[in-house]
Amino acid sequence: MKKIVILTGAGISAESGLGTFRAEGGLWAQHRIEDVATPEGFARDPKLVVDFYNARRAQAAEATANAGHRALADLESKFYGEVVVITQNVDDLHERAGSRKVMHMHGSLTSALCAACDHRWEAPLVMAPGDACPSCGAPAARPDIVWFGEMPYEMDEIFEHLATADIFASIGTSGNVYPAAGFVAEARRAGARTIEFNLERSDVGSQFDEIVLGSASETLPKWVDQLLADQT
Ligand code: BJW
Repeated sequence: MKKIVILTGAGISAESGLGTFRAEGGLWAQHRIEDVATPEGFARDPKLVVDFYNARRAQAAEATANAGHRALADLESKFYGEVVVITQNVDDLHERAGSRKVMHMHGSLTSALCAACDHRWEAPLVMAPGDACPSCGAPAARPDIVWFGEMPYEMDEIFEHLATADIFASIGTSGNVYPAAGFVAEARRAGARTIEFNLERSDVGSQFDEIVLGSASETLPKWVDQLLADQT
């Protein structure tokens, strides 16, 4: 059975109106990484961080999946082999498009995490600093997001998928942030064919067998149609 492992980044949700990080005017032009995406920033000013994620949660809730997300869901439902989506995105647009096997390595806006006991629960639309954990009662709720210096989620399972991939596709990610930026090298070592979809070549673009330039909502439906046609 063939396996397709797909890594997605902010670029796939850009056409749903969610901002990317490193573009001119993107999220990191508006906020300092150290302030909103590190455990130290959260310890210094929890309200600033919680408000940053409250705003992103509200924006993501209003967004709708685009043709790129839908193409990947279509691939998963019609491909004879296995399709796994590893996303760095904290929105749930893959799930809302119909993808079922989705791994959120950088966490999720719809989840809250207790910093005291690690309990997780569905995040309210608006979190407040010091919200109580419904399990242990500690006033230690935080957004369930992986910040710089923290270990991304499900890494063992992700590396197992990369080691058994036949095709590895990276979509809409700049190749700036590790460990995700190292996945192409891992998949290559395992013998996978590697392909990048992006508006421009990413920082790790030279490691791919093939690069498809263009917006994901246009390039992905064509790629998926071709893959599904080739299997018949
Ligand atoms: C389109 C498009 C369209 C636009 N169609 N394309 C020195 C060397 C190496 C590593 C390190 C180092 N110092 C520190 C580190 C580790 C650090 C790191 O990588 N730092 C780098 C800055 C150097 N990493 C970590 O700390 C991670 N943890 C870790 O490493 O733990 C230890 C470990 C060891 C061994 C194994 C495993 C673990 C944690 C990283 C946490 C990242 N968190 C963030 C914020 C939280 C989530 C959130 O708020 O949403 O995650 S940062 C931010 O960057 C976010 C994203 O998920 C992530 C990646 O960004 P992405 O998705 O690539 O977005 P952009 O904006 O960069 O790019 C968008 C792309 O789309 C562009 O290329 C566009 O062209 C394209 N595009 N429109 C197609 N329509």
